Amino acid sequence: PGILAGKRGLIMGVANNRSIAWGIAQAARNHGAELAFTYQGDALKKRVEPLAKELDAAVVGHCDVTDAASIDAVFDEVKKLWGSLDFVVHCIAFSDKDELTGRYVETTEGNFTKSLLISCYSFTAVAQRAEKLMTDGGSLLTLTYYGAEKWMPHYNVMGVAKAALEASVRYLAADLGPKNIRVNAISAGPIKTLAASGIGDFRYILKWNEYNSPLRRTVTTEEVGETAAYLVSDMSRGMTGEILHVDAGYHVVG
Ligand code: 0WD
Repeated sequence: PGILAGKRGLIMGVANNRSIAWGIAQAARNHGAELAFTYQGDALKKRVEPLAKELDAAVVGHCDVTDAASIDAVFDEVKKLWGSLDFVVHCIAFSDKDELTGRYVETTEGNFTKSLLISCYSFTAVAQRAEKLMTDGGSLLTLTYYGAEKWMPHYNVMGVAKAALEASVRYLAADLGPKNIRVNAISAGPIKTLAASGIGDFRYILKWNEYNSPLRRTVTTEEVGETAAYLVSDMSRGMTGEILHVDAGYHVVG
């Protein structure tokens, strides 16, 4: 049996087969997990349903994290389906594309609020619901980026949102630790996904990482997936509040 045999996990943030969430779902399934997916809106439903089927996963409905009722609804579905929950993978972020280029100083209040709500607060909102279903302990995982730690060109308000997300990993870890619910993040190197295509000069950032990371390449969603499988499994049971870099080592250079 795999390291995730007998574990049930909710995967949030599959947009298509390039999504990091999809790489994580595939790895988790390969290691024996039973999965459920959410999707954001009808357009993505058509993409997510066939992908879920490939992994024998349930689809527990539409979830737009700006709508608390839709978060409640998917956790109600999970409760009906399984009664309890072992892990959640949160792969959700958003910022207006027009502000993922140029200067951070131009960020509008509206986009700041929306970016922080979707990219940071939503993980806490998810943790609130997951806590109730993680009766036997559990593992919460989110995705972050090096732009939280250092200035990166064009990452702007998303860097500020990721810094807040990384801080929230630590606060959630302390709050939920007594219930043996662990909270960690993967800081992934740049990967060409739908969300990434909104960031200015993204191809240049990919090339830069290829030339300068210790492994002299970028990482794949499969590689992020394998580390995610480890973090949501009992193999990492002594770890919480951790930000683990899966970035071909770029963080030691940049
Ligand atoms: O280089 C990269 N691709 C990296 C991504 C490097 C390091 C970290 N990350 C992070 C992202 O910031 C994000 O947190 O990984 C996570 C997953 O992103 P992804 O796999 O790169 O991108 P994508 O496949 O586009 O999935 C993100 C999804 C959305 O897709 P689109 O592109 O349609 O916005 O987040 C979801 C949505 O499915 N999402 C939402 N879900 C619920 N409610 C919402 C929302 N309001 N907004 C976006």
